[in-house]
Amino acid sequence: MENITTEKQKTVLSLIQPTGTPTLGNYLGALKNWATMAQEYDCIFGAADLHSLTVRTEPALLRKRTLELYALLLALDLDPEKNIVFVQSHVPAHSQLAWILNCYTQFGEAARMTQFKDKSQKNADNINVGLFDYPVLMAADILIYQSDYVPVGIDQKQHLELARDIATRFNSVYGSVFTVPEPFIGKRGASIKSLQEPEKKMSKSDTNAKAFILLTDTPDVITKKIKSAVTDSEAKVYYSPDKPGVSNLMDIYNACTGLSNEQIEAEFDGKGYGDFKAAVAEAVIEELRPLQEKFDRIVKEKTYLEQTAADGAERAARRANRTLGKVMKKVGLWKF
Ligand code: ATP
Ligand code: LTN
Repeated sequence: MENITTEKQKTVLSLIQPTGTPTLGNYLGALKNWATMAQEYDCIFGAADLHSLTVRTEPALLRKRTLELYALLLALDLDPEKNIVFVQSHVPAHSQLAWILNCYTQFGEAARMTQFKDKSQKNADNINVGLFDYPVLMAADILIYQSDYVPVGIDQKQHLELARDIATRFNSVYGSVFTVPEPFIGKRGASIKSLQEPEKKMSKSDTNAKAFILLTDTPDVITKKIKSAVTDSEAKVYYSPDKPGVSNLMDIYNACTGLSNEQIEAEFDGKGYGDFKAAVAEAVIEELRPLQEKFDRIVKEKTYLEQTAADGAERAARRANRTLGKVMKKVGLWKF
């Protein structure tokens, strides 16, 4: 983080899908970094509603989730006047560029994406072409703004690599059209695990509600979920691959308090998991409190949300269309 915070005016872009209420994993892996970067960089953040169409959702629910996610992004203090906060489907240029990039992506490359393989298994009755094409639309999201950095959790690293490969290939044919983006993956919090199966990532689409903490969970619910988190029988707090449950709680505690492993181990030396879990719960509650208070206020302000989204879409479209126009000319589409 230090070395990049000294550079100014780099473009940062990231999106999150409105597939459900974001979890503590989404927050510590991605959103918290967005909030920090929003103060320093030229940032573009948004809700990837087109990506979420790859999983069937009731239309009214998708609309509600998109609006709530948008309110949550504003509650992160992303400063929508300085930065751009928008909804992906409001900027048609993303889909237009995605089609062109499809023709510069090999079937084999897309078929290698592990998220496609995982999601195909989970949605065996709806393995649609959108699910396969998902990373190409994501590449379009990134490349259309000439993004330098893309803050994401570790699970998106492979998609970022594909976006870099597509950009490099396109540039090698047509000259330097796209900035080749760098992933920005935080040291801790990049992969927060399920509270029930700490070998798996915490996911908002998990069927077991005890596995995740939602950003809207009340202090009571947060405390209960952390108390029932799976640990082990050793009753000693230290970081180790043999202790995935405890190590995950330490990652969460570190991401909320900034305390190192050694400091955490010293704090709970001679104490049991009860004290440790209570402290983790408290740290999470305090971390989320300002965000929750602001979200509760903003989500009710429909006119403000609509105006801000319209403004974000207009400013995003202006920038996106510049790249799209250039790409159209390069590939030989009739543009005047
Ligand atoms: P779904 O459960 O619907 O597949 P998701 O929870 O993975 O979705 P996304 O919208 O796909 O959420 O991801 C938004 C951002 O959160 C991405 O940058 C992703 O890398 C990050 N992220 C998701 N889950 C975690 C996690 N458990 N730990 C850290 N970061 C995460
Ligand atoms: N696929 C991403 C969401 C996403 C995204 C993006 C992230 C869509 N477009 C562009 C970064 C940049 C995910 O987190 N699952």
